[in-house]
Amino acid sequence: VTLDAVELRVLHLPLVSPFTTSFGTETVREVIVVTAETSDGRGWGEVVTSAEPYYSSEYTQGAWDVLSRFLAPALLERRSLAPEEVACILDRVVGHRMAKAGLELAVIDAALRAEGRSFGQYLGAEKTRVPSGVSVGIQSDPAALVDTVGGYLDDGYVRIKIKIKPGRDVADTAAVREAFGSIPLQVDANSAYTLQDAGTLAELDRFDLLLIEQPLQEDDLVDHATLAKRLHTPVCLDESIVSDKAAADALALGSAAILNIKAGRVGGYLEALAIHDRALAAGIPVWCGGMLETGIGRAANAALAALPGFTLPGDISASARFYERDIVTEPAVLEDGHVRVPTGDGIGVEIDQAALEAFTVQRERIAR
Ligand code: OSB
Ligand code: MG
Repeated sequence: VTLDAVELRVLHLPLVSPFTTSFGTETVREVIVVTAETSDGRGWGEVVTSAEPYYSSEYTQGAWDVLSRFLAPALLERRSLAPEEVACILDRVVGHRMAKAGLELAVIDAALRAEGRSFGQYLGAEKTRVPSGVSVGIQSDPAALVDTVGGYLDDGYVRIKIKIKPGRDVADTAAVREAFGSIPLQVDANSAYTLQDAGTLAELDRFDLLLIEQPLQEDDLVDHATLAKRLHTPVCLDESIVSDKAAADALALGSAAILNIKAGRVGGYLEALAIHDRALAAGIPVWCGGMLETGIGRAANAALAALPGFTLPGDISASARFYERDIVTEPAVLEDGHVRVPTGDGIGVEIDQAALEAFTVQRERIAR
């Protein structure tokens, strides 16, 4: 494509209910939407940073700064480029993977729309729909958690993930297990524990969980390997898997038996594809994580999750699980516990321009 300009917007999307994890509570999703303006039309991407650097070191205004001063100018310097060249061009900038991922997706989307090809086809998707799991935030108490989970099961979600933190782990998990029997259930600690807590985490073994996600810190690959030997529950890594190289290291060390793949966290969908391919070759199950995406990232995630190695249900819920109003004209819906993989050109969803404008709180256009 020939890139003429990159437009950045910060959006504030109100959540239908507060989302609480071990690192905090969100009531509004702050997100950066990227538009790639090319000679053949526009493409859309989403930067999955949060307003605060609590899940990862990246955050909205940091991503905004690096996008507007370094990443977008580096791409615009090239007269024309292929989507597969984006990561290499941006490689000079260290880190900032979520920012890079959003920009890369916008370029891929523009190129595929111009070509008349879907993102699923581009990635090698083999399914027309993907099973939908739901990530449930920490509630006021275990009884409230049971209520909330019951609602999602009624909606048809095929797998439940509950957030845990010290003091809100064993009792919460026990309550859900007792209330709903042998449903597919997993827990996500978002780095809230240390190796000292191995005893508490081992108490979760009796609940026959699919996995425990990211119990320790992002850079604790060796400690995760140590912990994994003490637990029967399979350890899955999220925050630690910042790249294909990190994935290779984690697998070599025995730090994880399962991987959560998030394109934003690893620097883009092509890096995510490389991790998928590595895991598939190694016989390691993967699933597609979520970052409260708008319809843009949600559509792209559905395509990614349709690859053959994604053998566990992902955090790809219906748009309505988080938002009353999305920024695409056909938000993802739950059908028989699944979300459809879009088949239209590019990411396969159209932007609702009125909604986009209504949620925009900051805007900048970087031109050649
Ligand atoms: O750890 O998977 C996580 C949301 C924001 C940041 C981190 C995580 C999450 C979720 C939500 O669990 C997943 C979703 O988008 O449904
Ligand atoms: Mg997680």
